[in-house]
Amino acid sequence: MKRNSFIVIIIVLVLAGLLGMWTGKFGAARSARAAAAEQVYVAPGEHDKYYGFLSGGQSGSVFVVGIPSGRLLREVPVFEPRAAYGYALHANDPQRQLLDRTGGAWGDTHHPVLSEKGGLYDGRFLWVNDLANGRLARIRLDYFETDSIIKIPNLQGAHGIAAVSPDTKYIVVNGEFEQPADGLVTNPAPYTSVVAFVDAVSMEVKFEVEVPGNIDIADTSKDGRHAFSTIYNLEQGRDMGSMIQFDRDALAAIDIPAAEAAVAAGKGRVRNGVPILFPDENPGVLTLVPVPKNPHGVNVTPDGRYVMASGKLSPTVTIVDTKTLKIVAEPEVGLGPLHTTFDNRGNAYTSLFLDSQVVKWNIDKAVSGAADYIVDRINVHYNIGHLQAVGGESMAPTGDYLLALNKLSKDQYLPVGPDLPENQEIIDISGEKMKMLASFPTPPEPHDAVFCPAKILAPKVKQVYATAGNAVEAGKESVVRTGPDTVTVRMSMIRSAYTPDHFEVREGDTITFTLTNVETIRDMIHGFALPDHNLHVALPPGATKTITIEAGKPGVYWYYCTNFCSALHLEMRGRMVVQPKDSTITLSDWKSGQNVTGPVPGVPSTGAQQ
Ligand code: K7E
Ligand code: CUA
Ligand code: CA
Repeated sequence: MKRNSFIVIIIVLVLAGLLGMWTGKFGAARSARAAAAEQVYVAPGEHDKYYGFLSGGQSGSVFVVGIPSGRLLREVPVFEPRAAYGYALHANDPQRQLLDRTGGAWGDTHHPVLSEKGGLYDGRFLWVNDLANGRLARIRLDYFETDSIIKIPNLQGAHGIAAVSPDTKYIVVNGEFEQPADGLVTNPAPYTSVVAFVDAVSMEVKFEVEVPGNIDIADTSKDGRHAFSTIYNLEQGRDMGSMIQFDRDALAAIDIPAAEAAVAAGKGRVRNGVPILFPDENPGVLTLVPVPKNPHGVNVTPDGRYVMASGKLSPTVTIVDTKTLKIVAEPEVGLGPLHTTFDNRGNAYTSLFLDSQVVKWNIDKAVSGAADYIVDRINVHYNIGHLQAVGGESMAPTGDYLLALNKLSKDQYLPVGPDLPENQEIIDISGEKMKMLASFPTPPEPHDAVFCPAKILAPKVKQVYATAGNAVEAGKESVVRTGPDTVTVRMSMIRSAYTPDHFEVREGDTITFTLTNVETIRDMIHGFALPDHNLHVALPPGATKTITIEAGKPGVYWYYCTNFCSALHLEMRGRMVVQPKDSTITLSDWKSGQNVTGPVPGVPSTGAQQ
């Protein structure tokens, strides 16, 4: 009996001990989680510290998120129509026609690039490429709106882009897909590519430089001297097997002032309106630095001293001195290094696609040949492509957060079919060891990101649109027949009515709407959706849009507001009446109040039109 009680007491003590250990561990884990949560928690009503701009990849757009919360703030449509924003939806929409004219209503955005002044972000513009159709777009950040799209001649697969530091004189655009050097498909000579230099203000392609093989990712030196690109097909192969034959490919360095001088001296051969410089005719313009085979990312350190080519097929990063263009070190970092970014304490962070890791390493130690240059590694989920530390592309990295842009999310979220979301992870890089804080999913497929401090950009964002020259003034709306089968409708919208709230046209008419949202208060958006006409326009306060449509089949069509704007939002609608061709109705100026004279079969006569 005595002995049994003794055993029971022992068992109870052991269990209590185990429980204590378990709850202690649990408590520690919980407080680590709470600390991480606290770092990314932005309370309701509070704002994030940074704007994050993520390329939308095959979504053809740019995603704007808050950092550190990861909250999605907006999608800026660029190369693809977005019905919700009324962007480029209707075939006659000028935005849609611009897309169609320059290469199609879809795109593949990889690299968002911010404008700089003195090497620091100035919050004016963001550029993004369209890999698929060889285009460059610019978004003006006072409106978060695409304001320019150009097709780049003589180039296919606009991939790497970069702003020429320190004052964004040019945006360089790399053609990834090689083409016949003279542009003639009959030329059997090895294919080449070009780097295009686009004037950041006028968006004109000023000149191009031919590069042997292909060109992938871009960056520029901090002093405006060099544009750097990686080349993974120095072999000038035309299939994958031939593209991986050489042990070393190259880092290309274009001397920008030398290229400008050559262009000014008339050394460019003009094709499709753009002077192209061929390196063999212009020595000194292009330098090729041999780097391990099939490199990928290229990144210049914030102090401008080094340019790094990430190895991809080689487990190394090649460090090149930007002044001498000589290799100073080639540290091993891990498997599948794709891109590198920087903090403000002399560390580089490289994404390892195959290892699914971010590796932190010390630049000076690697250059000096010290054995302990690797500082830390952190697992990411999974198969990371780009990574970006806040300010890592500028001369002023902040060293606080890093975003890992992971290609596969696998088990990280509830399954949503065989196709899972892309996964971004926010990592605290302020200490010696990296700390995983949080993750957030997005639609496909952000490649790269860039961040702008909210204190720089937020004050620049406009509250309402500046009044356009063709804006409709309240009280001066009109419906005017301008020809036998053309009608113009100048319409205003304000909570919660369209003026006019009805008008009539005839089958076969072409109608040109000029629509103005005459609200003067931020965020009071009105939509204009017209059933069965593939037409949706969303107008922020002060905005004006002009669009031309066909009247379509006879019928009564209610245009209605799509953005919930007031208690009378549902009543915010009006009628477009399309009369049959042979209608005996006389259609005249709406302002005269005499839209209808004479009886129409099936339609109430004059006076019942209100
Ligand atoms: Cu590495 Cu297009 Cu920037 Cu993707 S590219 S990852
Ligand atoms: Cu305007 Cu709803
Ligand atoms: Ca190669």
